[in-house]
Amino acid sequence: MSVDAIVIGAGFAGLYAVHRSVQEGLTVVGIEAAPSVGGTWYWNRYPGARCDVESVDYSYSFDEQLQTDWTWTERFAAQPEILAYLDHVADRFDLRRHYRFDTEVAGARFVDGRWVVDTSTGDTVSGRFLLCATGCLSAINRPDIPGLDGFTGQVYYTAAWPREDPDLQGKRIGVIGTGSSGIQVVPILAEQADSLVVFQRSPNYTIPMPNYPWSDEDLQRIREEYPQRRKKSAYAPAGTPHGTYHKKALETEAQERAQALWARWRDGGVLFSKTFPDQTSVLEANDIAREFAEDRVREIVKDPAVAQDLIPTDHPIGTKRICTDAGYYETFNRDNVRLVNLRREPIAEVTADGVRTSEAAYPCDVLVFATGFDALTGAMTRIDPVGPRGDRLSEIWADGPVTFLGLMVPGLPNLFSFSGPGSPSVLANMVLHAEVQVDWALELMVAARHRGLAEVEPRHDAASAWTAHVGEAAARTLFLKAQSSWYLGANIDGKKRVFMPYAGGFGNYRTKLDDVAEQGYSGLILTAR
Ligand code: NA7
Repeated sequence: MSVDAIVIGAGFAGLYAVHRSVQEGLTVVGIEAAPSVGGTWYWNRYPGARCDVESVDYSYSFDEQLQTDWTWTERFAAQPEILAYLDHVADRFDLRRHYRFDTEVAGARFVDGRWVVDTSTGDTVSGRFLLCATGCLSAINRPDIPGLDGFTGQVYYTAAWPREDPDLQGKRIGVIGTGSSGIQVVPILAEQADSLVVFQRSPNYTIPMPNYPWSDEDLQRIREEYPQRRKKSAYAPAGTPHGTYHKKALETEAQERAQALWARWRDGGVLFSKTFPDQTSVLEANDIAREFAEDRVREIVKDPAVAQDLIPTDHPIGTKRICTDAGYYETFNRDNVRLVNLRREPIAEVTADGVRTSEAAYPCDVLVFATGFDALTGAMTRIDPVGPRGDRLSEIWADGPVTFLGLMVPGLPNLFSFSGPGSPSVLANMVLHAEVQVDWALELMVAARHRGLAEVEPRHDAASAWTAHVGEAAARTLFLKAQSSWYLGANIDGKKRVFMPYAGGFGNYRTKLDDVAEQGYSGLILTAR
């Protein structure tokens, strides 16, 4: 099969890429490993999975009518509702017919001006452009723990949760991993389990998420304000309408600071990590917010030793992905829940009936791995596209990801990678981010058609300059103080430690994309047909 555009993935970015391709009159085929649409929201269907960005922002903005017709029920949408939304979008814009589901990409190479993509079904698809909407948190990290194969109980991964929810009532459950997924699933499993052991390698900061159903009045107001809300988000630092307190922490006196922090704490969620404008760049400012959050942990968790173990010691607040929760700290006050600090007693092995650390054996009927992802690069390097001169992505990125604008890679013409390294990605509202990146790629593809271009590819010096800029943007923040973060690839053995997302802000990123397009795609090699 031969088309203009091949889209890999049917999540937010992939569906929009297919839709935009069709709108531009291009022939398109989508390839998706799952049996249906949804991307990350298809796979991550563990109990408690919920988005940490407000539903009315974490949704497409490209179609006014879609925005008006769809009604979000809650402030922070749970996975089933987000999946229902993506199902609705796929049907509404008739996108499913372009997809091959249950199909994995086995490899991709650029031959004679076209991307040739091999699939798990044995078919090969060729396309002029390859749009990789493969997700930044989709390549699952499955730790290789000795003895796991011999475990006789049930094993689940939060990132590949069964479609039929398993009955875990009355079981002895062990959860490994305390990132966002672990922190979301733990309170729910605690209610079902006979006993729950939480195996924590690194504690994370988590902020309660005061969720509530939108009232009719809320929805009415949101509908009326939507144009303003979207306008405010369009060039905002994180792609949402929310900002920081109007004064820096270090220029605000203590009582007022505490009031601002309480307001953010009660409002809940990820925004706490940006209460003050200097909090993400000045350590003393960050300390103020960090100490406030730590006091809350000590207030909630009754056992002071457990509270201490739950408080991170290796990074400023917000420099690893901050988590949001519904009763996580309270869970450790339950009689049937135990925290195991793997820094003190590392896992030695999984035995037939549980987990054995250096200190003790913990019998488990069920093991739940919430161990995260080979984030930002993993999905792409697992495909490992090969360019016309034999350049391989895994080699191009061996010393850290090199991109032009977080969208294109030197040596790989006519390829776009969405939501990945070199773009704001996980630091921004991923849905608006997907729209912006896909629009930019589609506009370039359309320009290529009009101008009779066979190939578009970033120059090496332009990609190096952008990659250096990504590094400089990170260096201006406190992010690099969190050396154990997946933002730097630290969770994957052998992965080069480089801060991967663009920390310069969504709005600035977008302005840069606009400028490059307006300048006739400076930084790209445009090869005529
Ligand atoms: P994360 O945030 O990467 O969390 C994974 C957790 O699993 C984290 O606590 C890890 O500890 C832990 N982990 C990973 N490997 C192991 C092994 N081998 N042994 C013990 N513990 C381990 O993934 P999530 O799915 O929770 O969240 C990812 C993003 O999805 C989230 O930020 C949201 O944006 C949505 P570590 O910190 O590496 O020491």
